[in-house]
Amino acid sequence: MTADMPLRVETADGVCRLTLSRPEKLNAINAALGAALADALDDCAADAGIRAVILTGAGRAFCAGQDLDDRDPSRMTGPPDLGATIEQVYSPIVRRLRNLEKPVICAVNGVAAGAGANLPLACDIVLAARSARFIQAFAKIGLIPDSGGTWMLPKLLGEARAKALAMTAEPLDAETAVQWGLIWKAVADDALMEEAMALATRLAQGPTIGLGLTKRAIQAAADQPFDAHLDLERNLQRDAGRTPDYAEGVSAFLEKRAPLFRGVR
Ligand code: LHQ
Repeated sequence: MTADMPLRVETADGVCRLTLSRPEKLNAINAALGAALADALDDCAADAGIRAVILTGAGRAFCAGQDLDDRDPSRMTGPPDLGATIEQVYSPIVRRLRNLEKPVICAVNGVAAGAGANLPLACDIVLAARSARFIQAFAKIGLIPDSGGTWMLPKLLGEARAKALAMTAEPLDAETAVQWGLIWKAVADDALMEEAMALATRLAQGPTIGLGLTKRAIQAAADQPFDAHLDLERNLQRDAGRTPDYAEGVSAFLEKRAPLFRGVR
């Protein structure tokens, strides 16, 4: 990996840390960064040794969304097809984050704007530095919140707060984001990475298959009625009950010792 790579990938102790690394542009996403992130998430899915993922940003920002330097209208011949950008860059990342059946922790280390404010919402557990701000910046440039924003915001916050954040583009501070249920925790700036690593390391020692099925079940809840969901829970619990980690968990409980989960089928 060379110094000018837009994404830093570091794996240790079952945790893969992905760091958006264009700090001079507040980690704004260009085609190279988008592709690198999608590829890295594929690698995380394929590697059984990776049992938890952290997404964070280098420098003072988490991510300022789309790199607008690539979008100067004066250098374009006609109106752009932003749908193509969504299809090629953003939706593939969001789908991978949601479909990855391993815990994904987002450590929002600073300002998160535009698509950069919504990528954390596609992760499973979001920790933010107290100084971080979430900005649905899209309205400032005539766009709609993308990267799943118009789905996640009303789901997490309700329509009233979702619409106000999206239409005003006012920043939301990390503590309020916690109070409103947008994210899990706000932590002191200088403790963020340590806390995120501790959480990821703990989860990487967990029953990975069961955690992945838990993620699938919770996400599926939005798509189906309660009765159908009970059937899904039955099926996934059947699957979880056949994992060696279930047997290990119960044995460890009965033997009054800590379980040693291996995270495999
Ligand atoms: C940037 C950016 C940036 C380039 C800061 N690009 N350089 C999907 C489909 C296709 C197209 C369109 O978009 C999308 C999804 C989206 O994400 S749309 C939303 C795009 N993002 C934004 O509108 C946010 C733009 N940035 C900002 O509003 C501010 O920079 C924030 C509030 C994030 C931070 O403000 P400050 O802390 O005051 O920092 P700054 O504005 O001074 O930025 C520092 C540098 O980073 C600066 O460069 P410079 O050379 O002057 O130091 C900025 O130009 C650069 N930068 N965001 N998105």
